[in-house]
Amino acid sequence: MNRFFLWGIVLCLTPAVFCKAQTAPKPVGPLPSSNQMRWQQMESYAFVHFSLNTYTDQSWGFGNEDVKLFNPKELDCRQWARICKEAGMKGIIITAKHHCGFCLWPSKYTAYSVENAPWKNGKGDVVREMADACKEYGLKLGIYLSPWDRNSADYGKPEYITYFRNQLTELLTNYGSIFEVWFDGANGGSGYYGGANETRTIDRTTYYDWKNTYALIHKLQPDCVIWNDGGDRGDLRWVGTEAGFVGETNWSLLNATGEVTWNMLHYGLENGNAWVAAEVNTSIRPEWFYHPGEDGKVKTLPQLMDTYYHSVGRNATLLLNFPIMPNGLINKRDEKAALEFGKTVKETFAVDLAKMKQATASDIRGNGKKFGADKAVDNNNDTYWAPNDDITTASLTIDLGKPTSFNRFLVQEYIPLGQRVKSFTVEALVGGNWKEVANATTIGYKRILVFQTVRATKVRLKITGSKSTPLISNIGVYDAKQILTAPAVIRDQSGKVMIIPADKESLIYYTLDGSVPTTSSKKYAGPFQTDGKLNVKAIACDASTGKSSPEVDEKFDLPRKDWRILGVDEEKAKAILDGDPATVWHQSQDKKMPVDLVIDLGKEESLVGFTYLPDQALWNPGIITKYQFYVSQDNVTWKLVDEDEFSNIKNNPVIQTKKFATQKARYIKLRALKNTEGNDNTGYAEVNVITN
Ligand code: FUL
Repeated sequence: MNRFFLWGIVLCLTPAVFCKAQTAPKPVGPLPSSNQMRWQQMESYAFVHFSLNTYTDQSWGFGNEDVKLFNPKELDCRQWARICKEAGMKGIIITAKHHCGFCLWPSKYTAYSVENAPWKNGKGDVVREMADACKEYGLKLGIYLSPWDRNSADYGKPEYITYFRNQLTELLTNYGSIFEVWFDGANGGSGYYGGANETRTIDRTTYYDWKNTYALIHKLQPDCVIWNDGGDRGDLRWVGTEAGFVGETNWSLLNATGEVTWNMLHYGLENGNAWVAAEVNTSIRPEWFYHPGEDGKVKTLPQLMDTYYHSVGRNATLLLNFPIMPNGLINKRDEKAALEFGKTVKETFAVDLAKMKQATASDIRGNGKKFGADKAVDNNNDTYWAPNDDITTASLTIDLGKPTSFNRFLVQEYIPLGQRVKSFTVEALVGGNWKEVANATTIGYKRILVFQTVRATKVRLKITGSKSTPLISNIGVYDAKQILTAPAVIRDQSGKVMIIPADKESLIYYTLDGSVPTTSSKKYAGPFQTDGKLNVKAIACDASTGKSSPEVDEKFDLPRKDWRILGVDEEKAKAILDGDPATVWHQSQDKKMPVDLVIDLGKEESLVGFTYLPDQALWNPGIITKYQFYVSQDNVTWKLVDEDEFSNIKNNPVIQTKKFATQKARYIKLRALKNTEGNDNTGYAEVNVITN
């Protein structure tokens, strides 16, 4: 018998098994495009927010800000690129044009650009400098171009669409390869609009004619992905919040057409018919643009790591924003935080305790080698473990070889063939018994689970539900160093200060004189009474290692013990003054706006501004978007001292700070003119004043 004949017999006898052992499982659509795959593998990249509102301390420019304000004397895009590169990011998206309409490049189509600014005598081009710096540092470049333009006289008319596309063409033609375009859906209606100073409404679903704009992008930049929150489905989706997290369940799917609800944005859609992956966008400070008042509010290492685990660790990418200062640089504090963050991510995932360890599985496709359990720990994302077709529950066990401590579990699906896994658990073999250490729902491109350190000899991934056969391309097991979290500081209405650690074991040290707290500072022994203006800085320390958390820096203005909220149920309304951002009071008056909040400060004060913290619960109603602020000496005659919008408060409900010229007054009135729902519900977590 010759060899070929023998092989023939073998093949005929076991055709199904043989084929299965060699051929890949069938895809389960929708599938990611090659652009979406490339983008997902970038994992984290930066945003830079820089425009005329950098010079006016605003969140959104109105469109009438003077171009002459733009003069970043020390502008250095290489500094931005260096920081992002060192922080492990793979690209930078620049706000080429924000809502105010000011262009960071010399656009042929408007005078409202760097060309008419004093910076470099009008010869400068920030987008060019950014593109050059990205090239030098091996980063990709992305473009934010706001569809809403509060400067353009044509906004709202068909002519504006031509203008918008002309600008897009400039940006996608003259600056090399662009990896992502970002079309913000925000639109507050009112604007300068070439001097009209009016409110213009557009129909988000039809006005921009996205279909033809997308065709233009595909023609000019075929490798570019599209983020769009305002209209037709792009390649990527917003996650419904700017606070830095996507849902614990996160499908990279949506429906190609039809309504998109908040839940769909946040969790994706298990049976969606289009691949629209999630991007978590958040700022390293509360706001997107630079505000000097937020210098003490840069996200700490624990906050940034949480953001990482809740974005990259939940099958999304992380788009982390750096506000650029008026001088054209990233602030040193943001730089320090970003570099610490990048270093910690690198260190945490440097040693994979599962790599090349012995792995076995409950089921293997065709019982062959090509899809064996070892493919999940072979350090190659192009190979994967696959059970047989139609197996939707299965397990894979990794023998760590010896008792090993770990507290992070990373797992990846082979998504070129679709996202499949619906639920899974992670178990550790401790003292001969299997113990569940974590469980979760979806996996997708990458899932990282965080749990308390466990010491075990084996670790087991149990897929407990899947849309189809699960395909696992990678598993990693890590032992992350503990990071101490900064405590929270609250001052209640009576002036009592409470410093609250994130865990029970830490010791707290604090200062009240603005100096940096150390373990030699005063030890916190419980709430203490204060009076007057106050700056509390505090750290949490691990008593056994002596290590300390980042510092928390809270400034408090007047004590509020004699304040009264007038004309309402004061007992309930007091939530506004209790210093606790988690408590809130809502009111509505006569079912129509305006709705007033009147506070008696107890005595005359010298006021220069106020702050408003809206309801902090996710997507709670009653967030004020437009307001007037009045002061009075006698609660009879009122003087209007400020009228404005709280820009972007819906997407980013952080504390709003408004300043005005000094006013002597005993009574204040915050009048809500408009809220997020168009009704008269107004919610307040905190209201405070700023004094001279
Ligand atoms: C929001 C905008 O309104 C903010 O100003 C910021 O640009 C953020 C990234 O998107 O919707």
